[in-house]
Amino acid sequence: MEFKKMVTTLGQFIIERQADYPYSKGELSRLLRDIGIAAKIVNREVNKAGLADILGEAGETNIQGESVKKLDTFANDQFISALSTGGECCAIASEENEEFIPIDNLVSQNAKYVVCMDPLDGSSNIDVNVSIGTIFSIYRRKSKAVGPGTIEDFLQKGTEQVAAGYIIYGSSTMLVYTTGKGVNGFTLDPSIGEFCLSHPDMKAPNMGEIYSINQGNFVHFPPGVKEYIKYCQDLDKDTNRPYTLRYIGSLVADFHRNLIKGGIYIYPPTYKSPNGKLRLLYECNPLAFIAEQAGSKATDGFRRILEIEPTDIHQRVPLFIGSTEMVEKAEDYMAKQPELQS
Ligand code: P6P
Repeated sequence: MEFKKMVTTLGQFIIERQADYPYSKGELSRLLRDIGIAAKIVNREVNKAGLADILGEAGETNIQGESVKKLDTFANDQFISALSTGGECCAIASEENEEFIPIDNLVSQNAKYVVCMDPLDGSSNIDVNVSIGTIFSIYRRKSKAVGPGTIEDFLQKGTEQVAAGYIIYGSSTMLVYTTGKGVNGFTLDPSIGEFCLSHPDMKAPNMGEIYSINQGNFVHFPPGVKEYIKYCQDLDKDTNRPYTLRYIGSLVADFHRNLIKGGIYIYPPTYKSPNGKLRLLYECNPLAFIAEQAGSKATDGFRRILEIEPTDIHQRVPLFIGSTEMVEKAEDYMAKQPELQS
């Protein structure tokens, strides 16, 4: 009797792909599993966020007399707890922590990896029930192979990432990641509490009709970005313009939609903030790794994001990311103003 495999869970998929990273004896698999477990715990709390009035606002105590944490603090604590007890991570850089967190315990003594993360990006959208996300990036440590990680383990170019991914807490909860062998998406099935393979080998369309940018900042944008926005708005039946503007104000949600449907997301430099708003280590690099693995592109308007040499764990860079033809068209407009080139 022929049995058809019902689902492939994240755990099964990681084990099946173990051969993709021969140097690892399962450590990276366990690290990805730890991230998946923390994501399920965060998902449970994100789904209750709408009940804050009943369960208590952050900073208060709830009906059980427990102190209620802000959801981004809760998420940060969950991922730090999972990573620091899983034994595979020797240090963490988090959007929520000014300094990186060295992990100095017995179980992590020989850990090989460091993790950069934005534990809950777009958290200002929580109380209006808009999708939010977790973004993570994994590097092999460069410092001596015993004990807690050091700052040099974080200051590696994005090309050195061994894995990167995001969790989107939306109409469904998905985990999307790459280890450099393509991009795969897993949807959480709450009935069995497993992330199940739902989007195998994701590929971004080369062209799209959606542009994502906060046009409220239009007056502060450099001329090249203003010109590109006008290009998107011009009428041209051959290039299907005008394009559609979609801007959720949640990077993971905008990125995920553009990855599937095609489109470009831009967080540009402005004269006030010449490096834009988004962080290189735990927002731009991981999404750039995924974008390139899915056949699309990510630059700062001039340079490939993954080639930018980090100097600080919280450094900001401008981000132009999405369908290759759209990013390259925006770059053509940026090229007309070299003064902004870093
Ligand atoms: P603005 C959320 O704070 C975030 O980091 C991204 O998720 C989002 O795309 C961007 O900032 C929104 O920033 O300045 O347009 O409100």
